[in-house]
Amino acid sequence: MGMSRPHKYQLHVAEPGRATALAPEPEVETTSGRSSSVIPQVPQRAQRGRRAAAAGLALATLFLAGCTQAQQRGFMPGRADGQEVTNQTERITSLWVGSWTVLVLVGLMIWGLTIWCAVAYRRRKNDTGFPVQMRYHVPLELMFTLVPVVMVLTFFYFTQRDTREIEMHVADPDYTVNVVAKQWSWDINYVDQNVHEPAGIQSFATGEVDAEGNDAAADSLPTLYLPVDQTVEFRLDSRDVIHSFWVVDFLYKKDMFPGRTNSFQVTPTTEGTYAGKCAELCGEYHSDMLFNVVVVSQEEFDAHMQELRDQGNEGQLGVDLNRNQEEWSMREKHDDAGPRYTEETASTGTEGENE
Ligand SMILES: [Cu+2]
Repeated sequence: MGMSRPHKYQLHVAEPGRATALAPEPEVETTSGRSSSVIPQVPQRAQRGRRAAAAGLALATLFLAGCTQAQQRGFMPGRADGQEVTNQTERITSLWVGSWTVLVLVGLMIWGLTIWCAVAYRRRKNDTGFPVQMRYHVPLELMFTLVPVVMVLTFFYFTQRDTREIEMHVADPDYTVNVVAKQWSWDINYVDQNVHEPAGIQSFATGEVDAEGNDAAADSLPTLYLPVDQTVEFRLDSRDVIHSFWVVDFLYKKDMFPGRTNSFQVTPTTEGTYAGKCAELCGEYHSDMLFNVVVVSQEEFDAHMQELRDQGNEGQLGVDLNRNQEEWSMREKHDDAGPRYTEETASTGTEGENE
């Protein structure tokens, strides 16, 4: 090993020297008719260098000038047009981007120093014995202790500051929505209006698509309506196991426990449809436990409340109900769902009876 390494090293150094040595004497190669492949070596290399520089410049330009909304958000979920989805998303995004920017810089510094140490203080060919051993270097050890402590405290400060703000409850929110999770769907109650969405039926990804090319299952998902720019308090319950209420673009989620009501408040600031899902593994069909949040104008929200009232969806679907709410068998739905859950690939295409 001690022999092979210097050998390789010399070979490597010799390479450019040989190339330049060959260049001034093309006659040798001309006889074999291969001069063209030898002489242009230097210009070729220059060209390659120029091309690499151009590519690097293009890449840097892309990085600096072409920062998309997604990149500026540190690839956090959100709207393509960059609009903030709730009154909290900007704060959450800043905490995230600020944190990882600092961490990447620290990481680069540590990796750089590590590699530099390994290279600069490597064992040389004629080195013998041990290098100077250093221990009980008090200033150095103090630094190794204090710098991480200061960093952790700084992260703690910003996290605590933002968590406090996000978890703040105002005394009288504009609306209160009670969400009850159940294996594997959601019941949605508008507390102030004393109406509820139709009992959530578990969605099944059947592979069918609707007229607009979206997954047909998405149309049957429970949908939670919210008026824009109004503070809503979510009260979160569970009928069976631990679930988690997560509206992806809100950048926030909260666990839902049986026998305990969790809550948080938020103000959606941009109208639109947002995907929601269960974020706590809760059983076989956890991944199908989906819902939609639709943020609409006040008029549309009021109209929807009236619509629910007209449909007879008055009152609340509380935690005391059967977790499946309606008389339908999970196994039947399972079989109706078709290819994804059955051995046979032939789909009957039948709709669930309770939809
Ligand atoms: Cu769940």
